[in-house]
Amino acid sequence: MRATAKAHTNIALIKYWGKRNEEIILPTNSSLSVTLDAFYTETTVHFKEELERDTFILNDQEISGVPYDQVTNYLELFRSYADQKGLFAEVHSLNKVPTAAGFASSASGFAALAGATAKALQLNLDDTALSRFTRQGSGSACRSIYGGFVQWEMGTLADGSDSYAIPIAPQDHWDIRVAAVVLTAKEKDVSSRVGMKRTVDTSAFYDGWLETLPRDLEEIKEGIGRRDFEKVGAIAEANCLKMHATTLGAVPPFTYWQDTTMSVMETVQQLRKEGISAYFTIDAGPNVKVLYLPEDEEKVMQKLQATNGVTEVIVSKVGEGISYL
Ligand code: 2P0
Repeated sequence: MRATAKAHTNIALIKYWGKRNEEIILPTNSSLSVTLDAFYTETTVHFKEELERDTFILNDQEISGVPYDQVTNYLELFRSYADQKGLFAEVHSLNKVPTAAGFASSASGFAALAGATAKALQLNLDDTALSRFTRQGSGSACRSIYGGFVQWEMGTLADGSDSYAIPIAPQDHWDIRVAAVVLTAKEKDVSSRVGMKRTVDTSAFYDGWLETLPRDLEEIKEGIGRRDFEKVGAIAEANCLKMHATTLGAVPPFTYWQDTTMSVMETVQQLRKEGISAYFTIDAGPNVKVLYLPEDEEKVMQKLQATNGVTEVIVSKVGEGISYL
């Protein structure tokens, strides 16, 4: 009972920022992302009768503590579903998501873990069911089941059965690029889980954020369909700014931005003044992701690399969905 899955991480263009159910991870809004080919996790799950506990090896290192508990608790979900209580597994993961790049490895990590576990247990889940399972490991991970452009439908039901990802456009629909701009930055002190919860519970701006989302989502999907880069970039950038604005209205207020974050935002605005279509988006951390078209790569890279505080720029194309090795 052994299987290996590979899943890529994703970057949200319309952000997921808040839960209505923390236990089974149900969001307060639908979100939309693009899957990235440069960053992925490969995970092998091997269930063996003789094991007395799960083991988790990440990049050749045995893991204990909180990350181990997260994995073993997550496997428990599958064991219950498959009626396989007491059947433990060896989990081996290889993470090709540089932590420094500011991508949560949880997206590719939980997608690959879900895929490999379901395959190893021969559950024959379709992608919708797999996405539902993945969501319960980490919300954004449910979008990594598919390649290309992906929406996570928030759903309305209390049991989460209608909250899962749906593919919007495949990997080969549109060749856009995403540069992950790595900054010299301090450790963040508010995790995305904590930040999201504080914002939902206390931010004076949270209702305003929720109100504008359905329109952002409709418009960006229309833009993706027509491959209208200016439209998609402008909506994504504005949506990111709105998400980050909600953190300033929280109690106590906080921000993920640092001075270097703002320097990159300025570089992107400068690029646009020079006639180059580039747009930024930022997740729950200081690093910036820049969207641009392949023909502008040289100029975009030049400007980004010359920006104060930038240590590395990693380029990604649009990636594919989960696969089994
Ligand atoms: C996103 N983020 O849509 C948003 C934008 C961060 C900012 O999803 O608590 O690791 O595991 O469901 O998915 C980061 O949070 O949170 C995130 P959990 P997750 O990509």
